[in-house]
Amino acid sequence: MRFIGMALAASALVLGACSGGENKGGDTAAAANKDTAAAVAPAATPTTTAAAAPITGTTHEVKMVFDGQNYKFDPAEITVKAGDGIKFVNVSGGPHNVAFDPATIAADVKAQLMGNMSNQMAELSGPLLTQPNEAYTISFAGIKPGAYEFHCTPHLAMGMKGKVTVQ
Ligand SMILES: [Cu+2]
Repeated sequence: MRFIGMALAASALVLGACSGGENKGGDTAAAANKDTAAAVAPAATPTTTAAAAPITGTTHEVKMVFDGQNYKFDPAEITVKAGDGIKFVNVSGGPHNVAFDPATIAADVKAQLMGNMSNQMAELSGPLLTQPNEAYTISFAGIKPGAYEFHCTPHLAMGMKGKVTVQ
């Protein structure tokens, strides 16, 4: 007789250790909204030229003359009131112009005078008047009271000078 022993080895191994993977929260930082509005630069402020101040009073006349011997403004000296203007007329001996030496004009006056002088060919230098009876008018509105010397550039060496006193 055969004896079959049966060995029952029952081993129950429970291997069921499932380690659950930890899910790390993947919170992404919210993207910050950046303001990209461009900074608006303030408009450039003219530092040497003021807006033209129109004549509100009397327009005086100064002739630009060559009398056969001398080049001159006639009258060479003139007094105007605040708001007045001067119309410079090329009568004879041109070309003439009206110019102020920038070095003799205070900065605040200079700014307004530059604003009041149209068609400057240089700082505080009016255009050349080449035609007979051609005129150039300067408003002295907004010009601080004082005495201001001017000259004709082509005839400066010949003494063509003048002075305007603004009251
Ligand atoms: Cu002249």
